[in-house]
Amino acid sequence: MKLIIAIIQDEDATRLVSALMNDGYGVTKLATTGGFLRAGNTTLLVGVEDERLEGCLHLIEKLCKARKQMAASPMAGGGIAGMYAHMPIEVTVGGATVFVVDVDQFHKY
Ligand code: 2BA
Ligand code: 2BA
Repeated sequence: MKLIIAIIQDEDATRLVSALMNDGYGVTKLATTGGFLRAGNTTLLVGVEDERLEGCLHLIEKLCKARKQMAASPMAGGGIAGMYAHMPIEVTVGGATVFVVDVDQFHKY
């Protein structure tokens, strides 16, 4: 068994959770915050049998879109005499950041 930890954008979460549930995957949705943008995102935990892993990853890849967002410069609050402190930069977020980890044990009590 694997545990998929997928960090996705809020805008994609509803559709992806519905699609995963329709295909019979178990899903837990967490409201999370990205460290860089300090904005809300969504983390999904999906415990899957090994043979269903690829199908789940395929759905995540299909339904999560990359988007451009403006962010405050990483130099905000620092930099030489604050010269660049408010310079916005464009970053491309997602589609999805996905970690797949081996599950040592799985219990339901
Ligand atoms: P955030 O940390 O808010 O990052 C949002 C986007 O900002 C990132 O998109 C990336 O394009 C950009 N970014 C992040 N750190 C940067 C930096 N130091 N300099 C310039 N640009 C930077 P994604 O890479 O698609 O990541 C989306 C979200 O996934 C992240 O939100 C974070 O919540 C999560 N994430 C990404 N990599 C991770 C990792 N290695 N471990 C844990 N969470 C991660
Ligand atoms: P929920 O997804 O809200 O599911 C609540 C309960 O509804 C489940 O209890 C199960 O009895 C039932 N249920 C879920 N999906 C169903 C379906 N497709 N058809 C019929 N009944 C269904 P539990 O199995 O004890 O799960 C409790 C919570 O644990 C779940 O809440 C979910 O948040 C999490 N979870 C369970 N299995 C998971 C997995 N494989 N991966 C990630 N999270 C899981």
